[in-house]
Amino acid sequence: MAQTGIKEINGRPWLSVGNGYLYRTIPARNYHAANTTCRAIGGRLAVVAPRNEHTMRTITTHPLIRTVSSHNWIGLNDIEQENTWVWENGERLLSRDAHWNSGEPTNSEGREDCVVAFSTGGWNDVPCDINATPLCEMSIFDT
Ligand SMILES: [Ca+2]
Ligand SMILES: [Ca+2]
Repeated sequence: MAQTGIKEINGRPWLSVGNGYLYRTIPARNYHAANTTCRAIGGRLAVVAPRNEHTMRTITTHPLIRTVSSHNWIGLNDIEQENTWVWENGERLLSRDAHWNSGEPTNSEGREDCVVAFSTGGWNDVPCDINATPLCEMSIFDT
């Protein structure tokens, strides 16, 4: 099992789970602002799918990450083309990596193009303009 720990960067705690990335949340905002802010602090919205599922649960249930809302923006959207899901690292979502909650994605009212991940690990597509707590990640090679 991966060793978890806290690493201080610029005075702020990031969660280390031994997978080459560090994680932290920032105050709730819309997807675009979440993306901009994660990049401004040296990371990006978390690209979670290629990661081990157990590792993701370790991240989302850790006290440093877990939030009252219990769900976080991750770096996945279909803004460019409906139902073509692209990660913030530019890679397409592979179906074997998808963790949609039952019945999702719904694209309700034709305007759900961004994704939140719940602490259970499941995903929902939601409107990009709602406020949610962003999960930022940073490669350990960028620290
Ligand atoms: Ca959509
Ligand atoms: Ca949805």
